[in-house]
Amino acid sequence: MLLSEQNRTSSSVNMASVNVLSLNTLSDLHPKPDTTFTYGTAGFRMKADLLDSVIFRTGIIAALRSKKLGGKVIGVMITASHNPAADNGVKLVDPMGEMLEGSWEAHATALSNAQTNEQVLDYIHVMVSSLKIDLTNPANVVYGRDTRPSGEALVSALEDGLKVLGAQSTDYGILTTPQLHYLTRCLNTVNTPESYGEPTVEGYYKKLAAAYKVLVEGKPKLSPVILDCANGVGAPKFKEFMNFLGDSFAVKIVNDDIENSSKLNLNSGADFVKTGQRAPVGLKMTPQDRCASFDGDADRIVYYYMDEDNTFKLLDGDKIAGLAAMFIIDLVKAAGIDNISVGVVQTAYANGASTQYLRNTLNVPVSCVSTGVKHLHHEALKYDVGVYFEANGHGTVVFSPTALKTIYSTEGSSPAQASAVRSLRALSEVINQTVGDAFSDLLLVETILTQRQWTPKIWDQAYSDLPNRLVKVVVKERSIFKTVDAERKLVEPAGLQDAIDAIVLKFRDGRSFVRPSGTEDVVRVYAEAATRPETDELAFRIGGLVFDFNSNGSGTRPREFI
Ligand code: G16
Repeated sequence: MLLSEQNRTSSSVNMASVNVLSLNTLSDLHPKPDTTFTYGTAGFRMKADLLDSVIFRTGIIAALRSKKLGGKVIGVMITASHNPAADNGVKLVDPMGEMLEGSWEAHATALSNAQTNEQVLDYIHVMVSSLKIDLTNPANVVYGRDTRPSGEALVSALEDGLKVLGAQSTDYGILTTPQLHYLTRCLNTVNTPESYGEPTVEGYYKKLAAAYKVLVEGKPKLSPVILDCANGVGAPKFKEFMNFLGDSFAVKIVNDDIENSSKLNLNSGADFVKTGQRAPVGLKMTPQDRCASFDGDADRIVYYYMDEDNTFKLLDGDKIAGLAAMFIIDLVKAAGIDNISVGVVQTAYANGASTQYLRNTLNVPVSCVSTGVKHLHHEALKYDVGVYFEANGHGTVVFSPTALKTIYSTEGSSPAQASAVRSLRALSEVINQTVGDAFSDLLLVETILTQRQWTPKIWDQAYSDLPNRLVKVVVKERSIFKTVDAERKLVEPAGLQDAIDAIVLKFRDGRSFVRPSGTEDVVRVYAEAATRPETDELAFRIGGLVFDFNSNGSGTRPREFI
């Protein structure tokens, strides 16, 4: 979008502090390739070698966002999370540690697609004028990156972008994504009644470890959890964390090779385990083991175990949500508190059996929203205690200020009630309330299993998942796929949803939907049905349909597609 004459005039006074010469010089160092960018499910994400200009301009957006919010600290995380090693990406973190406000995503997209330096300057004018940004405000930005080798150069591009508007910034180096979210919130709340903690990585470790120790105090320790770190940043960071957890936590870490970057997320990690419904390479399971996988930036976790008959059993984000909701409801009751209600937020990927369990057994309200933590987090804030998890293992629990006030003002009128109150308080500390956090979720699950002395098999007995399958379809142009109804229905391309519905009708307990990914260049197909063979057939039929539709399929048609 180009600046209208009116915008140019009305913002001219404000624009005094954009140094055009410096913008041009710096922007020339980061030329835009012939690619169209979109701020997707979790920011910009694609092949790392296409991202230089995008990250430079993200620096400008971060500075503008901070100035708009009167100098509040904005976070920038350079990561491509679960994607292959050759990809990278960037996402922005708002002051309370939440994802960038939705309306700013369009600005980030527009600025990243400006063709020339003049158009970049024009779009800055548009933002300053339409959003009434006072450029004389300070700008404060903090940033970090995961272990991808491309991260270092992209950090330089970001730093150049930050210079354009003279932002003050701090480089926190290599971090997990949730650590950056934590730091952002701490920096913005330090010395206020909402203080979230010490704004350092050590402060993060201390806060979580102290709360975990309260939660498991006096309980017999479980066997070590076998932890697959996807050869990503979770490995060195969890080892650091162990210095604070000490004897309270037993773990055996596998897939911790961050030196060989090509191994990142390769046949390992939460996404591989969830999608493939099998154990990662490098992890040998016996029926006694309790295993978990992080993803590449440690914001997702899934659990799994092997049954006595050597069947692989997955305990995904839905199972974690059910476990957490059940535990919190019981604790609230045990504390004698009757004015805190719990709600759960899921996406269309949630297994139908998990939704039934939450609604009919736990009797909790369940909302369904579009994919993306930003949507779930927002919805979860509507509950006193909002548990949100995507089936892929991304999620957390948010306590409303009212719920926290109640928990901290209740003492309990018996030793049992006092103990439940203590646990609730510690739980609100061990849980990272800014965003889904694999470290924090690991401690949450381990807390519950330790307090109950449960094996993963006992946890799994809450309900039986309907067989389900996720399929990726490579298409020529994923943007032609448009959805409504929390992504459960396609409205474009015309006719495709009717064709999907006609196939689904033929399957017992059949359910399937199709949506474009916001992080990978694919369309995702989800299917569930009464049995495994029926589920696979349904998924591969719909996969084939999407591939063939309007000749959009790209490359070779996968053999399994029907
Ligand atoms: C990101 C988002 C998640 C989302 C996932 C997949 O996760 O934060 O909310 O579920 O992408 O999204 P899509 O299906 O649109 O590709 P991560 O862990 O990759 O940052």
